[in-house]
Amino acid sequence: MKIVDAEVVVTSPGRNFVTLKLTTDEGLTGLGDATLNGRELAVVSYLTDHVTPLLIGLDPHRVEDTWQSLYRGAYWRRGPVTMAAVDVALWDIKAKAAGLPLYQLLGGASRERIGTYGHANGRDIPELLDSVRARLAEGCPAVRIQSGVPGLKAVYGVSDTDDTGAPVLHQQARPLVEDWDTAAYLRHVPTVFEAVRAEFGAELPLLHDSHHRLTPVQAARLGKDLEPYRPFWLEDCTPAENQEALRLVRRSTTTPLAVGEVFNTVYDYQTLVTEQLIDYVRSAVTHFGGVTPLRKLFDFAAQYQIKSAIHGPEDISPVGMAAAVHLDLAVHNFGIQEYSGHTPLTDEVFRHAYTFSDGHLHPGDAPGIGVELDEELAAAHPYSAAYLPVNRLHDGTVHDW
Ligand code: CS2
Ligand code: MG
Repeated sequence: MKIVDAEVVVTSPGRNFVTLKLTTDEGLTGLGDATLNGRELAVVSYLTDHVTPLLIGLDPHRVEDTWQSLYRGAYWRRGPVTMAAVDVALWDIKAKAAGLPLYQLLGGASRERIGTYGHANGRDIPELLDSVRARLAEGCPAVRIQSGVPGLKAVYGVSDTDDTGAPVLHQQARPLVEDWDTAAYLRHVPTVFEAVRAEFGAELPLLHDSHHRLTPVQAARLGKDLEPYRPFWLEDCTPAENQEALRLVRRSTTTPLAVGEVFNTVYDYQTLVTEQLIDYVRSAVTHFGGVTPLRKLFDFAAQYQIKSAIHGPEDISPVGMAAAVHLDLAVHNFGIQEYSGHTPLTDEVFRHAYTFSDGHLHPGDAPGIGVELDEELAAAHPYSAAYLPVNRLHDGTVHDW
């Protein structure tokens, strides 16, 4: 078998998605997610101008060799652009050729279904409590809580979903500038946990995403302040490119830590994992080079009792989500799967076999990753430039959003 066609499909059914579609001489097709929120066209060019011409004629069954060739052959390796899409499309083809759902090629099922966490958010605490109720009504076994901060007009993670829970998507043609005040945030988050615990009790697993906005000592402070509320995890508490920063946080608090959605290779995690500075690894197939390297990361992490928690907001496309759910079902050290869902139109463009019910996911048993791309419908929704917001402090200094 050999690859005879490679197509990059850009579509925007509410938000931008980039998908690689490979076709073989036997008529099999494979899909890979290449969505990079706010930098989509960089990946389109990388794939179209530099990668897909090299894929024509290759044997799609040579998944590991193709991954190694693209990683080492790029020379300028690593980063979110160079790691997109191809690997998942090849696994999709390989599993379809075998007539099996992908998880069966990854060792088979290690569990019956996949536990998720949903996004709950509110501009203020009453709105947040209503949003938690909505997630619980969907059966979510765990909930991420993000709220507005008194004195700040808008913050990350709030109004990400409307009152029906549908994702409200960032579609600004230029980055919105939002204001940020770390001290106000650090004062406010413990009161949010206090209110949610008072309303929903001590058992509901609660997660929170600090979204890279704290210094290590501020992250240590927040981790300690949240200990009485037993969070399931505190995510991206401090920019973790400086992996050693997590040493200070780790020795200061027992709050579990999750890191890695912006990481692209195992080397980004090396100190974090070998020194057990974190409890969950967050990378998604879309930004980590696919199923091949992500499975290796999970096996590396398993040696240190660290679990998977694949990144799953709405800017991971249903193609990326499908590959995640197959991995989630198969790996032993599964932790939890983020799932904020997609708009109904997105689910029409990307018809998927995975199901979400009672707060849990299952990949289904369709051959491959189980996603069909409606290219005609995709073409009806062209790309529109969209950027994530940026933060600025009150004195105008730019800050992580
Ligand atoms: C967030 C993401 O879901 C999360 O944990 O960090 O929603 C992140 O803000 C987006 O993926 C950025 O595009
Ligand atoms: Mg995050």
